[in-house]
Amino acid sequence: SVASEDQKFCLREVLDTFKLCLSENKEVYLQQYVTGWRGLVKFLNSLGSVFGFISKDAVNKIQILVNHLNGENGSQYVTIQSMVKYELENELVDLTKRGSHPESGCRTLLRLHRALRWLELFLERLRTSTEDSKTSVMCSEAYNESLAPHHPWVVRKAAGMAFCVLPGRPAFFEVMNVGPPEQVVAMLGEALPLISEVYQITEELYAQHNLLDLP
Ligand code: 1PW
Repeated sequence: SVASEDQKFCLREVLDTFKLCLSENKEVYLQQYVTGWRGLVKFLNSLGSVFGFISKDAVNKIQILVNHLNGENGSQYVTIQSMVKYELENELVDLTKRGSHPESGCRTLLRLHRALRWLELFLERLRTSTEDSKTSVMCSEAYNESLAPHHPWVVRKAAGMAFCVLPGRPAFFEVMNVGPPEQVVAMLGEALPLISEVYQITEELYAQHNLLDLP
């Protein structure tokens, strides 16, 4: 039916929302960033229930950012740049140890930012993979290079177990719902530079303000 077609997940649409994140002067719109993440969570959920524990934390983090966006100071949260400026100037960020601001926009977004690096590395491996490549290996390599150093042992362990039951490359391409493998590869080739740019801009902003290790 038309309705079920509408709801059908398509990774291209999700990756396209990251295109809308960037303003003309290369600031990152928080609303669009959150929308992009909502799509990624749908994608994760379509990979199977083992990814539930992973998407659940992402959902919590997305909700925290939505609350900031819809809050009385929402106008300060239009871009990641304005958020950082506002929260730092008003001392709304725990800088060295957890304290009275466990849900600052800055520390919350940092977690999603690190996870976006995982996605970028994983999709890049997927793009350049061959028919007999293993998604579980690509996924855990990407994880080890990005998120793993920030996670406690128990989370690393659970993530490793989830990776092991990832669908194989053909099923994975199917879930992405983009078309035949050549089209998936082409789509990834277009989308990845955009995700990479959003990641780099955020990374540089956080580095400038010494925010890359927020507790
Ligand atoms: C297949 C493509 C994968 C794209 C992925 C991403 C979502 C990654 C989320 C990993 C979450 C694992 C479980 C939660 C751990 C949290 O402790 C951790 N959160 C994240 C997003 O890394 C840190 O947040 P916290 O505990 O400091 O609030």
